[in-house]
Amino acid sequence: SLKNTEVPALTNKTLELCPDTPPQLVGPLYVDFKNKQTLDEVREKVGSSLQKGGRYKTPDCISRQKVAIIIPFRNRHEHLKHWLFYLHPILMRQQLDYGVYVINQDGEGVFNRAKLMNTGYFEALKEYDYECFVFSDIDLVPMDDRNLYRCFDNPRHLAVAMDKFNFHLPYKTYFGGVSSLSKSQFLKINGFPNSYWGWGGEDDDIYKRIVFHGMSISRPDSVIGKYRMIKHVRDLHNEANPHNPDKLRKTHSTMDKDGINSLKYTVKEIVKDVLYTFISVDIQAPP
Ligand code: BGN
Repeated sequence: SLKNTEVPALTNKTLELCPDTPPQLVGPLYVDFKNKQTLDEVREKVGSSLQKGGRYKTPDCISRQKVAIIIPFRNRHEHLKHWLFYLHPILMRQQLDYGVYVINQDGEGVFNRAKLMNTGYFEALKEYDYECFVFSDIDLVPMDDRNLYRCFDNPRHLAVAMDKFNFHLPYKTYFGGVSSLSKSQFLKINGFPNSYWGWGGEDDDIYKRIVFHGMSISRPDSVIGKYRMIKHVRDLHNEANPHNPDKLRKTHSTMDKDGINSLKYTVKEIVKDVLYTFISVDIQAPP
């Protein structure tokens, strides 16, 4: 009979697919950035549940998605500490199978957020069979753990109600801050543009790519989608680029040649912390 072929479970119960709504969520969260703890204290608090490189897999059930969290980065270690302190427990309660990838732009050239996100997509896939990619700014912390860091039927915009925009969308087509795309959604739009150097417009380009490829934007409501942003001064080498608005007008004709299919970079260093994987990359930035 079939009984003879049953493989005994390791524990007294077999793992089942995780419920669609994770049961340990608490809803609204208190978030501020006044705490003076060190990165070591964050490591002590959450590190024991993680595997090297900021990897986690819920022990409760079989996760619904394998999620890579991609964070474009340069010189924001203080923000990273806050992000890790808040996000790891949230992502654990969301019962994900996830990894945190901090993509550090090496050197002092002009910053390029979208190219770093493309790079993160490519590097994360070298490590694990991720099927969903959450792209997050380092200075954004969700104020409600029901805002799920996973992928949906359409590309998802998660940061819909940021404190700096008075807990509203700044405009209807805004796609900045935090977003998620499945592997197939990402490939459908040829990833993100590599050509937006400096501040502004790359998120609008991504929005246009999505719409031009026949998809729409999925969003949480503005209660669940609240975010606190860590206040900071404008970064060096990330000035608003006056050429970016021009680029945005041409997205339709450039998107199929400028993207994940034309990405070029070199990895300088990979450091595995318990809380994250830190990948320094040379993305051939102009001086
Ligand atoms: C917009 C920027 C976005 C930015 C939001 C919110 C541009 C393109 C101009 C045509 N867009 O103005 O990149 O996320 O403001 O700050 O600059």
